[in-house]
Amino acid sequence: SHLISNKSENALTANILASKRNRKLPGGQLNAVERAASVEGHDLNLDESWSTHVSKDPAMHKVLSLDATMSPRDPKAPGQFGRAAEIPKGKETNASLRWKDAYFNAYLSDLIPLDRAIDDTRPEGCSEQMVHNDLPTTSIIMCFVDEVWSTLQRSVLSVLNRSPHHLLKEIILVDDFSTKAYLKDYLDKYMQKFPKVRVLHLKERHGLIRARVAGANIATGDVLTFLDSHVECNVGWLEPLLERVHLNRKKLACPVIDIISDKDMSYITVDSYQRGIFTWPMNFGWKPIPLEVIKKNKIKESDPIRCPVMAGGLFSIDRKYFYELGTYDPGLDVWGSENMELSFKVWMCGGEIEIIPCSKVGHVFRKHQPYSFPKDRIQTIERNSVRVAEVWLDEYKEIFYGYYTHLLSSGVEDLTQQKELRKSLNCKSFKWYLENVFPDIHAPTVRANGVLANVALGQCLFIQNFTIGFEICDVFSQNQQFNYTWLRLIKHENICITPVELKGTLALQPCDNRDNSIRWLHKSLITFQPLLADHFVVEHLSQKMCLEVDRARKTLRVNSCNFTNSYQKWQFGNYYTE
Ligand code: LR7
Ligand code: MN
Repeated sequence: SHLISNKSENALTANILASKRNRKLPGGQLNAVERAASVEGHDLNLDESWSTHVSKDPAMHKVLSLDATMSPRDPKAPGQFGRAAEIPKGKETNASLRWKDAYFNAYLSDLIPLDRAIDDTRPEGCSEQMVHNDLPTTSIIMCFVDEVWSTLQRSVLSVLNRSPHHLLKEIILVDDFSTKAYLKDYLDKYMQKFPKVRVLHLKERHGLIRARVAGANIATGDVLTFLDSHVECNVGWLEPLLERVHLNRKKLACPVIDIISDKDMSYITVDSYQRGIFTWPMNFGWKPIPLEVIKKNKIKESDPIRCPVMAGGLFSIDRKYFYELGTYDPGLDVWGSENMELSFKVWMCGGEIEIIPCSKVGHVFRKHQPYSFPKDRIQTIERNSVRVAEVWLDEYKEIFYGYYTHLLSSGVEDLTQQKELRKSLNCKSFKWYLENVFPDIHAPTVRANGVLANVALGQCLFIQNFTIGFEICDVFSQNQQFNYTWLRLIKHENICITPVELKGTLALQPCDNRDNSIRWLHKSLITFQPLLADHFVVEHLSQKMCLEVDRARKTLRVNSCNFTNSYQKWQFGNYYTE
């Protein structure tokens, strides 16, 4: 039914344009490229004859569901209407040889039409939504390295075919120093057919983060819209994004990202009721909005959804605002964490992030990256995340490092500029962000704290004047307060309990998060219940040594672990497990 209504709407648009401009419209005789080029030539001015689009409010109109790929020339073509495509019999080898080009089915991408139609997967109400007539224009920025040629073409054509011409200032293709010959030989020539498409060839590999900024630097639209290079924009995708930015220039608007199957190129819609979130250490994820919450707040499927973080690849942002925020940290390399950086920055420095369910863009999800990393892949990605953690996470970076202890000693680079930027933008704390934007995340700054009781002794540890002893437990005693941190230190104020020898006494020393020899593993090894009364195992020794009460001298020592010995069992006052 969606298809039919769009078709007639498209026809309506076409008639108005035809009568106004008296020029030839995209038709059956043209090929995919000519059709897109001719759509590009249209000027979609709103006028009074556009009756179904004009609302009671003369400043607004119904969202334009333009789609120049309707009435597809070959309805039977493989992949048409977003259907799954099949590898023809006998071509399996050809297809599998191409798998590593992209880690998605490049063979089928070549087989399906460059301008195939896809189902209008927008939720109910979206095609009736009103948007302002004076929406800002946008520059589309698409960076790529060695993208499959047909996939890149399809991405560009989907923008041209399904975006109102007057809002599309330009499409900037940033070639991140691709190595493939086809991108050198005929990319420029092909794209010249579209006056709005500009190609920027980088002279060295920048990685997607600096490549996007290079594109932004030459953009002239009011709004920047970033897209990956393996996407298909759905009907009416653009205006709902621009509308949100228009309402508030500090809003960053993301489409719902539909799935284009890596295996068969089918276009699959996803559930709209999902937020973009992160889990520790700093991984992006989707979190469904619980049904009770939807019901209680009467959330419609077409309502914008505020998100703690965005996926990263597909979003619109006011161009000037992007620069006010200092764009991305230019020290971020190749891939990763830039979505966290911009998300934290936007929220903490006065902006907002939303997913707009009425804007749908398909993206080819894949399991591996086909391109090489100039330096070691893992190191590059981890280094990026350290930069973001150091600048934005405040005291919560301990949680991050709790998962990535090995990165503590990685030697933090100079982040003065990024920290200065945060200061000059007057940004709020990460604590504020967690409490106000992402209250449902579990983020205790320590894993356990309070008194530390020995199970056999039934007494609590205290530290006074750099000496250790035991006394009756008193939760109000300052001397009995200990923290068990994410970095697995047993900490009283800034003093850490430190094993000194294999068998023997303990020392107290000022805590140093980077010192691996003072970490204690405290988890139940038998019940698999994390963090209950249990042993503290010295972590850096291969032989299992445990924290123990020396009964005779009523003090502490380390001894070989004996998991039935309750003089080696300890319990904190509070545990912060989920
Ligand atoms: O060195 C590079 N230079 C590039 O130009 C590496 C990549 N790129 C291009 C690449 O061709 C592609 O167009 O950058 C784009 C993104 O790279 P992908 O497609 O390999 O990344 P992805 O889709 O796996 O990863 C997601 O996270 C990235 C984190 O750095 C980026 O933000 C991607 O844009 C982002 N993609 C999405 O948000 C789509 C939804 C994925 C999810 C969840
Ligand atoms: Mn991608």
